[in-house]
Amino acid sequence: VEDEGVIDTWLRKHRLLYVGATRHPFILSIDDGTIDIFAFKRWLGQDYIFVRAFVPFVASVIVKAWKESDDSSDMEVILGGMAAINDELEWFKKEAFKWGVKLSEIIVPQEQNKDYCRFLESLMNPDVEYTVAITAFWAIEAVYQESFAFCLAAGSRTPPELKVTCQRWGNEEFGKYCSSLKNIADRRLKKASDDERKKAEVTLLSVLEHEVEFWNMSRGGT
Ligand code: HMH
Repeated sequence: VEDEGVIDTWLRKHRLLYVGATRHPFILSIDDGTIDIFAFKRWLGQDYIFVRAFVPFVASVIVKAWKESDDSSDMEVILGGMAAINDELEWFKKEAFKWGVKLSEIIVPQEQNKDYCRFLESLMNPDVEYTVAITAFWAIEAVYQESFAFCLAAGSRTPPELKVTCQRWGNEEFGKYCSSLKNIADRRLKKASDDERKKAEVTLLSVLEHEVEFWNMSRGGT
């Protein structure tokens, strides 16, 4: 395929894993209304921990953009993402209150969550190239966007009380923001060395695997 970007090529190549992350049984159970509310609450508490760890990761991407980017508008896109995360943390607190999930008490991070947070931390290393980090950043956001947008599509039976959650990541504006991240990643990947591109591809696969594990954990699996 002549004009296809690197990312779309990868998504075709790794289709099964991508579908596994974006159409996970956890998401399918929201979409068909069979979700176990206990699983939803577990996801909510664990994701709050994850998003807090996501903040320094995004900060590290901003540092890399500032040092390495060939396009000054990258910084604004990433900074916009950081602002969204600021809202997200507030939203988690309100939503947790609504569901009777206590975030103020210590929520024990599950193993899969700890693994994912450790992986994020490894990407904060200054040795990790901007291209690799921005690819990971896009993938992390895109999985949530694709997953929750699916639960809002025509014919979905998402319970009304879960719609706000799906809107959070499934809305059109968040979709556009993900496209902007994808464009940045694609632009960088096109110019990258084979070695850097390979590292970015492996990192993308790791993100997708961690996302699958995160959904598994939320369902109560191991
Ligand atoms: C586990 N992946 C996970 N949590 C999130 N909130 C996102 C991605 C998107 O921000």
